Amino acid sequence: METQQRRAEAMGEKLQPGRVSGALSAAGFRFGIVVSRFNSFITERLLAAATDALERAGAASKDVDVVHVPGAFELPLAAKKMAATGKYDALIAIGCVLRGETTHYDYVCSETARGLQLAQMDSGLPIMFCVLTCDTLEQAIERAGLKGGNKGFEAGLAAIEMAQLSRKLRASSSKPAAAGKPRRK
Ligand code: INI
Repeated sequence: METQQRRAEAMGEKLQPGRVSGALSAAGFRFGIVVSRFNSFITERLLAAATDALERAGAASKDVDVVHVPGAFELPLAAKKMAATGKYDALIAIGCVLRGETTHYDYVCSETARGLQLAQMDSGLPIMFCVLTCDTLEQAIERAGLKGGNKGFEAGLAAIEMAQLSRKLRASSSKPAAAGKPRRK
């Protein structure tokens, strides 16, 4: 066991994997934010924190668009249409779904998540999932600026990182493979 561990450590020293990650600078990137009006008491706080994160990281006002939709259920279609404009490096979808007495909540949550993931995968544009799905208003408030931090700010940072990462990965995928090193199939 001990020998195995030592061997693994020795291999770890030799293996120097290439690491790719996105920096947290938003300058020169364009962001679209789609936000639902339903539960606006929460969603407007998430929106303020998301724009704060972008601004602090150097995004310019002209490079950030905000689009409002009625409820979380409408986020995926609006995000898909925004992605299709080709204007943005990343999108942030903001909503807040609160559990009620019926099963409506479950449909809105699952279709919103599914629709946003589909829009992201179909378009290839990073779309941040900043949709709170909470049992109570108190839980949502905690995540929109109180005990649980602000999920809007986190989504803003994630959008910047994914915009940067996408640009890097696009750039490296368009570079031809080095001579003598055949591409892995
Ligand atoms: N939309 C929300 O964003 N949050 C909710 O909590 C919510 N509830 O509970 O009903 C909600 N419903 C509206 C839905 O998103 C659509 O706007 C509506 O069904 C029209 O398509």
